[in-house]
Amino acid sequence: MKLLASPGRVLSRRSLTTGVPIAFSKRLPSERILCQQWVVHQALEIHEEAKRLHLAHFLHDLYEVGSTDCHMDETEAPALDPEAIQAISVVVEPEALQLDMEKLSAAGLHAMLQHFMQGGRLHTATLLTILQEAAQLLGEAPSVSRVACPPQGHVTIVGDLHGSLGDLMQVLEYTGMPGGHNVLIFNGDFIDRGQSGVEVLAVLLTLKLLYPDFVYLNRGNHEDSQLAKVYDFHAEVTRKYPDAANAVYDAASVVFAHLPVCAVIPGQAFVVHAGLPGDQDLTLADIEALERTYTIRTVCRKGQVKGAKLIEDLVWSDPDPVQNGTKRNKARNAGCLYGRDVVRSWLKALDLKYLVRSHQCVQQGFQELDCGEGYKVFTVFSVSNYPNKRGTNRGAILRFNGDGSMPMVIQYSTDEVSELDLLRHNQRSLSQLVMGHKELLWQGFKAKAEGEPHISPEDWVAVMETEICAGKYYYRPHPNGVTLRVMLGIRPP
Ligand SMILES: [Mn+2]
Repeated sequence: MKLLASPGRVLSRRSLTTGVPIAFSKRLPSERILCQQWVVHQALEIHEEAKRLHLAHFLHDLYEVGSTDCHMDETEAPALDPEAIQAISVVVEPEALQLDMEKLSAAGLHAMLQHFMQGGRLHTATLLTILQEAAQLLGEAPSVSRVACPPQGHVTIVGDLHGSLGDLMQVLEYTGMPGGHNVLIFNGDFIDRGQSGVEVLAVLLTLKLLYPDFVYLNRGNHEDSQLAKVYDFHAEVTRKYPDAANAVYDAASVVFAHLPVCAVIPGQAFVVHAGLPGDQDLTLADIEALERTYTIRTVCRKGQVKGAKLIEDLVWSDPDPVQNGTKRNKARNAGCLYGRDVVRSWLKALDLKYLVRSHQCVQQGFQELDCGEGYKVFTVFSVSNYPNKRGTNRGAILRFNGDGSMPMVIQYSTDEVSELDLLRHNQRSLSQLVMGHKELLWQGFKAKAEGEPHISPEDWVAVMETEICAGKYYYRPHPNGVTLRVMLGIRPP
């Protein structure tokens, strides 16, 4: 089946063995400035996620105070009554696309993609049926998917999509429809941040329903009913389905809770959204034994629950290129940081070579971390020009071939890179962050200054680090010291 022509272009395909430099069609404004800005952008993004996570925890605590049921379980979301689904239909949405779910076909999916690309919406009844059927199918699947690479074919891993329909179209245009020689793993974070979380989720679940043996979905940290409520997905559902928002959101929450958490490509790769367990005594058998219906709130309140902490680590962690071992992921306030030695021993035990994860936006859409002895971590991120077309990054996917050769990276962009929108975006986010913490920062600076009008750059960094986390990334203070008020435009509160 030929997909719709999408506006994007595949920029480069390269085998990782060749080391051929990536040929871009257009020179970027300044690679050096962009690299600096990407470091800032990543730090800001992690900070924002941590803030939303904090809000999610708070709202849940609030809920718990007012509720006698302190064991809210996502799987207990209201069962969806087919008759009620039909009742929602006809009257409300004459323009929306309704599919015959009894005879779901590739043609139906094609119609859906076409409809979405023209800005159309899915009929509530169709959407609810997709969510319900997918939840059932996913619920029957094991927590760890075994994905054999077809001898004559390939397995392609798609990273974060974050509601970007254009990038999903670009990926499907390149890979073609799933089938015996063409297996796809979508590695979490389908929703939030982008405009089309509902549509991306609907397409991925329909792919899973149509090609269950050739499509695999891993849970990301955003596939969480608590987090999605304080990010964009809940608002998106409410805006697009005002008459059935609760039903749609509840049904999507059940899907999230039932998503498998990782995949193994035998002899090749361990594929997971973010990382490895912080407790190094845990093994794949512990993941296989997971009851995977935890939300981030369960994790927060029941940190002692082994399974809850394990799933948090799998969907929130980051690799640590510098230090060995595992430690708390302070910047995210969730998951862990895992060193290269941890990666080596995990892969060695499973007779695998690569850890493929997503979760972090990287400028080239792909990043490689050498862990020694031939073991590697690959980060794959599939939204180009993120977030919301302000950035200047490539999207990428990673393909493993059945012949056991090194995987291949495919990079693309769905828009022309024009100017340094990223710089402006960072400046805006940064000033919001600083001004949002100005009282705390002021107190911190004042304590360090001890009555003097200046503080040392080291003290400045220390305060920024303590109060807004990873402050050292944000500014490089002047070596001769900084005047407090001029520096941040902060006046004493
Ligand atoms: Mn993520």
